[in-house]
Amino acid sequence: MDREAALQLVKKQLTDHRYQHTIGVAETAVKLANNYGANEKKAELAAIFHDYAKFRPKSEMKEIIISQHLPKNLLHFHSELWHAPVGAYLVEKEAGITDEEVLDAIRYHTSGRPKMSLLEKIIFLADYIEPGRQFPGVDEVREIAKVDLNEALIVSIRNTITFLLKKKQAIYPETFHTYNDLVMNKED
Ligand code: DGI
Ligand code: FE
Ligand code: FE
Repeated sequence: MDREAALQLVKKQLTDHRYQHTIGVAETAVKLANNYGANEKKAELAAIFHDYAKFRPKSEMKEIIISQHLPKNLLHFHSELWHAPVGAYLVEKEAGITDEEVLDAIRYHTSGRPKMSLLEKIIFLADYIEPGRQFPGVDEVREIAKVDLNEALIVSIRNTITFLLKKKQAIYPETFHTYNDLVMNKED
């Protein structure tokens, strides 16, 4: 699917603000793909579709998690986590995307997972640092992202975990597993 067709499909699913975020993620993902040697077209497609399910009703997402045998423990954690795996399912079903690498990048864009592929890392990070993001610490991660993809992921996940701790929210175990995997496999 080409960029224009993908954007058209996604625009209908999102608010203007979220659509602008999506454009930012796509531009950032393309840059990261070129910098780190990933497939630019796959990065762009995954980025365009990454938040496809963001505004689906919670009840619909819950039904999909159950009927499609997505990880059941998601239901015990914040519903913000649901749109990523549910999005991967809907993007295949409704937009006809079948590329598993692209679908995995969508599926794991919120929690990450241990042993993430290069494409998964790029989408995760692009989502965090796209130009519209303004949270504390994001500029530091933008700088690190130019030179060290894994370190940028570590700092972004550390920031997210710290943010959730301060809000007294539960942390989804996959988020910790992702963090641990990256820290324990640092080559220094
Ligand atoms: O969809 P976006 O806003 O672009 O970004 P995202 O898919 O990374 O979702 C971010 C939201 O998900 C944010 O509100 C924090 C929440 N989140 C991310 N990781 C965890 C989490 N919430 C919980 N409870 N646990 C997590 O591990
Ligand atoms: Fe998201
Ligand atoms: Fe996003």
